[in-house]
Amino acid sequence: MKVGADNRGDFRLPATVVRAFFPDGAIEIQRLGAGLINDSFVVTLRSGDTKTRAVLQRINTTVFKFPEQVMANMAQVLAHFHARSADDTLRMPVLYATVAGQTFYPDATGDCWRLMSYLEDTRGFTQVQNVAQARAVGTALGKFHRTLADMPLAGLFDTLPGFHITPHYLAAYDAIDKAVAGTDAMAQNCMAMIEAGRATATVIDDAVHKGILRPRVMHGDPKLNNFLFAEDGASVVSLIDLDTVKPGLYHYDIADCIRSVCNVAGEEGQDAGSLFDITYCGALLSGYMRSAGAVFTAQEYALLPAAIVLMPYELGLRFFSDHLQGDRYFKTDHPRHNLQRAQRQFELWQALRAQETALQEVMAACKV
Ligand code: GN1
Ligand code: MG
Repeated sequence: MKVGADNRGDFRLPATVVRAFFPDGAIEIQRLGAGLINDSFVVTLRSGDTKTRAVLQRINTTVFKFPEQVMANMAQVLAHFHARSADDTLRMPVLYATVAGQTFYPDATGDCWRLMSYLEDTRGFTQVQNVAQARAVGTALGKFHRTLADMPLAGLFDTLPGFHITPHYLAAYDAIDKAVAGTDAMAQNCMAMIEAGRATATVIDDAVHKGILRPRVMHGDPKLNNFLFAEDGASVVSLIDLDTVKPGLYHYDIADCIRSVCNVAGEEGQDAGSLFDITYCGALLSGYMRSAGAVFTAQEYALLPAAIVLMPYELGLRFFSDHLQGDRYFKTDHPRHNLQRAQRQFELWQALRAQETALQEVMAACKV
């Protein structure tokens, strides 16, 4: 990939940054993963005969304006997990401190970096392989929520105001000049989809304002590749990427997780036609409901299908708005990347709408 052909920035390897955390010893750095927001690297630290791996990340300060607040939330949540036995909950990384005793390092250019332990003997997936994996993901998300259920919301910052509030994304979209879309058929289709969903876009936000849905500590980004499985791929041992842990709705987490896991074509699917796998959805939800316990009132539970249907619409809207604005938010590999991603999400949204009755049946079967 050539620099300049995308918006991913340069590929410089930040050895000087690692020195802010580990002044001595040999280090090796390699790029890691394909997140759409931050840059990640795996760092191998050698000291004598010992070799330790760690994950170094550059926090995207275009998205997260106050990285110190992201780190404060993350440190609190990690402390909450580390106070529990690993048998009882998920394994979580440990943050390394800089030589100056900080959880992050602001470099001379204004970039913000953090370093955490690498969770060895784990692997991620971009598509689930079977129903048992979908159930394991749901079980892990339920555990995540259950572990944080007694954590006070008051100490957490709202690090990304408006995140997952669909009407907020619609208002932002409405303010964008659509002329750049021209007559492109895919762009025209995305615009038509956005209009088709406009009337339902407020359903979850309205329920928040009526006090039916209440904020809790959410993950905010539980997409499939943020779940780390044991090497055998059977059980989930961790749920990483704690950037968006903040007050929010469990509905967002469940819906976003289903959006990602049950889209069998994958988020980056190149072939037309996203598909929604209702069997994976049922397995994920039943795993979740069993491990999270009785978290919802009847009214809250009744709003889950609406949240599940809305999430791909919202992400389609976010990808398409970013495309119109010149790819400022999500990393892309080529100029039509966000447009294609938007199209995939709108296809998924339509597939979900076509299966709403089946979704209601699945919900009824999973109720605890
Ligand atoms: C972003 O950080 P990453 O790449 O896991 C985004 C999510 C989207 C996701 C789509 C802070 O997640 O909301 O669902 O891309 N995160 C943020 O792949 O906007
Ligand atoms: Mg993320």
